[in-house]
Amino acid sequence: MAKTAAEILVDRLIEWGVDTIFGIPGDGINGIMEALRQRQERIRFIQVRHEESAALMACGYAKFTGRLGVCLATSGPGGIHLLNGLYDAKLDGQPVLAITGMAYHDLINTHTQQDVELDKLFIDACVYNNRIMGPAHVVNTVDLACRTALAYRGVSHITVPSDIQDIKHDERSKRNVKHHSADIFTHSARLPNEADLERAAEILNKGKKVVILAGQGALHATDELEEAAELLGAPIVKALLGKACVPDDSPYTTGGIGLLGTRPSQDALENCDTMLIVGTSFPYIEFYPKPGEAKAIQIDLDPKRIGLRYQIDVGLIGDSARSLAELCKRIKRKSDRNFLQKAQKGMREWNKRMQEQGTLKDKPMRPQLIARELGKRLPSNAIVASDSGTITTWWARHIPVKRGQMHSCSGNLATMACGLPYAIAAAAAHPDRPVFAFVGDGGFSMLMADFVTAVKYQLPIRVIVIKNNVLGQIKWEQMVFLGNPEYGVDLHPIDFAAFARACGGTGFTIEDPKRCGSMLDEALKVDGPVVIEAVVDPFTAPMPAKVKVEQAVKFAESLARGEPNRGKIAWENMVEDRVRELV
Ligand SMILES: Cc1ncc(C[n+]2csc(CCOP(=O)(O)OP(=O)(O)O)c2C)c(N)n1
Ligand SMILES: [Mg+2]
Repeated sequence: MAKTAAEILVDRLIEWGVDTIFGIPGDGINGIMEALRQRQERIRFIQVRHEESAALMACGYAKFTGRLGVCLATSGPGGIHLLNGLYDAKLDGQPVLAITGMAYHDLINTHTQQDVELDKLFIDACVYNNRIMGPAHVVNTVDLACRTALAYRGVSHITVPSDIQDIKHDERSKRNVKHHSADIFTHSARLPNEADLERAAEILNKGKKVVILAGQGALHATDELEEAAELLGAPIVKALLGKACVPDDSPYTTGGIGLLGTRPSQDALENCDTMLIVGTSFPYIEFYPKPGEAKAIQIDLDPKRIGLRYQIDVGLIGDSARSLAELCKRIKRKSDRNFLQKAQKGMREWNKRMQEQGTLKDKPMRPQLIARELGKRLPSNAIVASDSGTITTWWARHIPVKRGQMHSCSGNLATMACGLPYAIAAAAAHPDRPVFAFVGDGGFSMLMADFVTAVKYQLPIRVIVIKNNVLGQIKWEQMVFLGNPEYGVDLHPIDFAAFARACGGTGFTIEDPKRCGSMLDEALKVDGPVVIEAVVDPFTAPMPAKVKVEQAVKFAESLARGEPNRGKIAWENMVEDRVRELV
């Protein structure tokens, strides 16, 4: 019997290995929903409460599996709701397929109901974008959509007018021969040129102070990074999305870089004479060595990114693990270990400073304390999703990565609200691994209705909500970057533990720093969707590793200009003193 276009679509997705789709039904995709209903043993539809969640879940699914993430939304508003999550995938280079419905094919652009041409709307977000014109157009479109998203690490979009979804007759144009397209995706060897490897090794062998800057593209290259670091006597500095590329107890790493990074990372990049960039386009140029001060080698899969942030001497186009392995064969172990040892000494001091901050038992509770207590308890197979806010700093600095863990956040879009959907996607993809979301009260409340999705599908995530009743990150930016008193940032409190219970999950509130560890132990025993609300001090600032005089001056200005909470703000001593001198 002939199949409908929607049935052909879903069958082809199954042939591509898609087993999970996140979305919300609607009258623009009823045909696709029916095809999914009939195939529910082979492909799972996870119903969410907001299409933005569905798109963020598809992105998180891709991040934590390396596979294609898929989301589905109805015509008009449903598709529009996807956009933020699709941009998250675009900016972090994740393979995602979005499927949407559209108005009846013969009413498009005639002021009909929900008349939004989603293919036009999504143009900028997509690497592949097509409108289905009939059943015979489905297979070749799905094949190309999946292959392009995977090959170009971006978003593909297929939109199907709702009446076309139900059409069965397979009328083909004479050029569209049946079975001409294949559901296959293959990689090349992804290895750099021999000559480039030789030139790169020569430069690295000459370097006296070599640093490795590694990112998302090196997440699978842990052993190779450590081997290169050992040979080169080089500290490994990690861009945020590359947090899990080497564990934080590795003797080679100085942790993160940037505003939420560590001082030894910043020192290493400032003082190196040679830099090896592996799988990252870390965007904050001010943290790179000054132009001309370092020789630089860059490994990336994407040739157009070579030289994006720094004057590169040799570019190596290839997979980071394989390229590093080839490079290591050509590198002589450096006998001078000074640069690495200095970084290691810096890390001992930095870790001491973090330990001091993370063990203070002040009341109200410091956010660093709950992060640290959580980090200690995370098993080596944990998956951790962070949201965007000051909490990103607490996660970056106080939740160390253990070997085997996966960690991610919205790196380049830095969108709020990603933490919960990422965690749900991780739990859907990895039922055998414990999953944690580390989120702020602002970010969580944006899409928190989807906590009930975790309850509905029995996905036992643990959501740690850092409750400071403020859009903390922006409060500090207003003061420290602009010298303005805070404005429009306070949040009306929500009882998140009660909310979790109202959804059918479990809720805990941790307020007392002395009981933080024991209450976490209790909360982590619960096997099911849990919200652990940690009530913290809203006046603890996420400090840059090196505070600039300019930032202290701006902060002083904000106090002088009527910052309403002046006097309550807990700064580290050095800044407090600096500010006092200035006020
Ligand atoms: C969708 C979106 N809206 C606004 C912002 C700007 N922004 C970045 S962090 C932040 C505050 C986050 O607040 P919260 O989740 O409570 O975390 P906190 O900073 O308090 O730890 C805001 C508004 C953003 N990044 N994404
Ligand atoms: Mg907050």
